[in-house]
Amino acid sequence: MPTYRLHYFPESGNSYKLALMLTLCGQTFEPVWTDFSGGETRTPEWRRTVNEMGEIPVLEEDGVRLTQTAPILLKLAEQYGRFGGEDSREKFEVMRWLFWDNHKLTGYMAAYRYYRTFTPSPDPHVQAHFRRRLDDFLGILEQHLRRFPFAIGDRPTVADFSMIAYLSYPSDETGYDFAASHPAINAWLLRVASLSGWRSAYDLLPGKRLTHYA
Ligand SMILES: N[C@@H](CCC(=O)N[C@@H](CS)C(=O)NCC(=O)O)C(=O)O
Repeated sequence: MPTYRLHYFPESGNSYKLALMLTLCGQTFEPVWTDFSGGETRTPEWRRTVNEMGEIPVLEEDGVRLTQTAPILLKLAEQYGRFGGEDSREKFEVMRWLFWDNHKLTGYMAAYRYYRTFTPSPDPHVQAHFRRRLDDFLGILEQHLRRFPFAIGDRPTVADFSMIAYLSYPSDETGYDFAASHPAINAWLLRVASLSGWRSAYDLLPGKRLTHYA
């Protein structure tokens, strides 16, 4: 069994993607809390020794540092033979939603939530711009999930774990009450949360939290 260390901070949905996948595959990891708001990931030393891209999360597998959640999720799916899709059509669908998530859903949700909730005095015009884009992406996802129980169809995959991550945090952080605004998304979040072994983000990612301004 490989040994894992996860460099993270608790509010990082990207870290949650990996923590959840490892947990659902029956793996444990050593949590390495990182002082994101204190600027640790912006120091030349951290970028030289941990991640040249300056991003959290970093997953160390037997001492080898891996970054970018999408390829890491695909690698873990391959390694543990779970949540990767069963045939070439499903694998293509997994990639399709992973790319969409990285560019659109996670890309905007992470920025919106951080700006809205963890930044003092956010500019309302900037916040409204993020919100408009996000409303559009959530509408697209809502339509899709009215037709399918999971991202690629009948089976849960890493595409679901990638897309649920930022939507799973408390509504006072995300600014959305999905039960009221997006019932299909809400039902899908509950469906993923009922998978055996599922744990919430703040359960899997302990430690000092960011200041909550909203
Ligand atoms: N595409 C990357 C995104 C990682 C990412 O943006 N992480 C955030 C924290 S959750 C970060 O470190 N941001 C630093 C920055 O944008 O400068 C992944 O999937 O790993």
